[in-house]
Amino acid sequence: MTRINRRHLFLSGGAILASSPLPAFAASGPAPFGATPSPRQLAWHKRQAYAFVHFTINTFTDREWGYGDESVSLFNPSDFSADQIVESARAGGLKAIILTAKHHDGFCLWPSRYTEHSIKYSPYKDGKGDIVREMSEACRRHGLEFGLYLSPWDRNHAEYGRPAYVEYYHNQLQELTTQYGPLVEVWFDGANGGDGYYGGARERRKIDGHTYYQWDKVREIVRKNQPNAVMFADSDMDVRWVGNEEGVAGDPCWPTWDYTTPYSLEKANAGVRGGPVWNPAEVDVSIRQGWFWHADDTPRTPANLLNLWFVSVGRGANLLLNIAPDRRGRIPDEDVAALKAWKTIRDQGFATNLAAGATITASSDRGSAFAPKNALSQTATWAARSSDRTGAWLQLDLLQAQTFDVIRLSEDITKGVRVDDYAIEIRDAGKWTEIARHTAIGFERLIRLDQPVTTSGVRLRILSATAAPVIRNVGLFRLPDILEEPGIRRDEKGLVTLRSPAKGLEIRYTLDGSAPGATSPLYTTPFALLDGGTVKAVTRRATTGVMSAAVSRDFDVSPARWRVVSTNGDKPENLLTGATVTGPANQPLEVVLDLAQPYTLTGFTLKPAPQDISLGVEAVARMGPPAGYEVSLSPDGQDWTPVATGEFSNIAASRAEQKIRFDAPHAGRYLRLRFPHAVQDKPVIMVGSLGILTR
Ligand code: FUL
Repeated sequence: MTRINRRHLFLSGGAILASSPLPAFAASGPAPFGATPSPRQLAWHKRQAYAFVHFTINTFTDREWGYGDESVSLFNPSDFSADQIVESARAGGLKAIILTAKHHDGFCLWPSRYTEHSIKYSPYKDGKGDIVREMSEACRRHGLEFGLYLSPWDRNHAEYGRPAYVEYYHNQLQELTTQYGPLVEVWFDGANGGDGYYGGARERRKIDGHTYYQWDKVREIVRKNQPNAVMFADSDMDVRWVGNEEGVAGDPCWPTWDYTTPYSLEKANAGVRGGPVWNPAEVDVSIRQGWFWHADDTPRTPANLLNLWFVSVGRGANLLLNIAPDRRGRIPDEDVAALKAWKTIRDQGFATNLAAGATITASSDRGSAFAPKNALSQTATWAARSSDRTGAWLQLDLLQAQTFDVIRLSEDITKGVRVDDYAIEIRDAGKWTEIARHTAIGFERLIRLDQPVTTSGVRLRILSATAAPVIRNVGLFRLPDILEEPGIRRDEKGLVTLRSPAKGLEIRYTLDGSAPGATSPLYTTPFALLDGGTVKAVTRRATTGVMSAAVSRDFDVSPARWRVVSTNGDKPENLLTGATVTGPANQPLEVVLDLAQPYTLTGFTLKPAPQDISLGVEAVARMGPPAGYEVSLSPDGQDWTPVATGEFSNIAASRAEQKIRFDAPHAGRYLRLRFPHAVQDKPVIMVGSLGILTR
């Protein structure tokens, strides 16, 4: 069976985890249909959104993946505050924290008995500190639940790849699941780049992610010590990966899964309708570009976070939003401000269900315990009669006309996933008009309309369902007028396009670094920015003067004037356009570029090519982004000076642009890039766009 995966972590025994049905919601009523969540999965669904906290030595070395040879003396937060971190998460309305107890570099944030590569040997609190304890206690103090991430891949441990490491890993899991109180989630990251320090061996080590870590033993430890914790892994645990780190669940995103068909990222994103196993998706994404804190990174805006909410929680998945403490050991003020503003928007938007008090009628009525009116209660459900499957409908006659732009639906998932396709209709001058059509409801479905609508009649019309619908809740809401910032893009010719996220908005922008506002130039057509610069822009509703947050993008020199001197890639012309280029099988990919004039380079960028699933699962499984790079520069294309070698951290999972800074600036006009091999030992290397850094 072929599976393409970022992490190559597949655990055996998925079938064992097939969830057992919960007791029925009420004594009578419809029997559950298909897979249903286990009690711990149901509790997980109710959590909806919680924080990831990435913090370790990487915070101090400016890296995303530590190599494992970092000195423990580097870990020394100057003003660590677990309370501040937990309060920041709470300010965003996040219900729990999952802390990286150990990331891939192997440094432990707790004083593990089994290694000296831990906080115990760091200067933090003279070796008396225990960040896992501080965080677990702060979570309890502030009413948040707590979970832990323990990286299976350990680039520090000398025995990694051999049986002794697996014993070490199990021992650490035992420590973490017994010493820090109740855990609600344990996170198993499948990322593995191969090479590492490994006690000084500095080599590549290959393991079989299916078998090496002895997942049955891992499960046994967690289930025994933390019976209420769900386990996250790419596949084959309680909760699955959503297939990307961009924060977007599939539409639809089924919470059910089937182990008999091949794995693909698309399948992870969409789930499997009718799959026999309950295995819902968790959307892991960072509030900044990186998972760890970096000085030059900035947080998402509240409007962007709101959008994330709709494409994750609003599709029935859970949102795991990463926040990253800085070198003080605190969440930066601007991130906290974004989290607070995000929560305020949600609180305002979802405070009043505009459907409250409506008269509800439906295509069928089983009587009080499952009557249509229950769809407006928080505790009971409307269950259609079993004969009332396709064609079922639920109609709301509002007390008065209301204006709304969000429709919230939810199924009683203890009865399984039942509804497939449905339409939302509103009554307009006595006539019903369809305003939205979707597939899948699940635990929660948020339908966000482009424009608010005003009506006193709303109808949910089920177009197809696999079992008679059981609807827990229907809601109508009006979001505050929060404008999303414009998109900023520069093409291969160096032309910048600003894109409005919605109709009817104007875009104002600046190129001089100043804050854009009502009197800044109005964007009308794309403009050239060949030598780079900073574009700042806002969207604005001219009628009300409401403006979005400002978005800012720094561009370096554009590839518009460059030339490909040579390459062994398949489509040389694509190297300058950002389209996909693949190298010959089992060989390094090489590229020589003429930058048209000498520059002083401070680094380069590479954006991984997207996976093109139309090539077929087998072909895509053979291709991957490069794991590392070798860079040389030349004044004339003849005499070359090597300037950098290294790895791209986390390039298999994240398709974000990789920014590589050289140790020192280097001058040159010709740039040679050599990519020795692809991630996860895939035979074919593929790259997307390349860029240079001169600032
Ligand atoms: C990835 C890791 O490699 C990243 O560093 C990060 O921890 C992310 C959540 O998962 O696979």
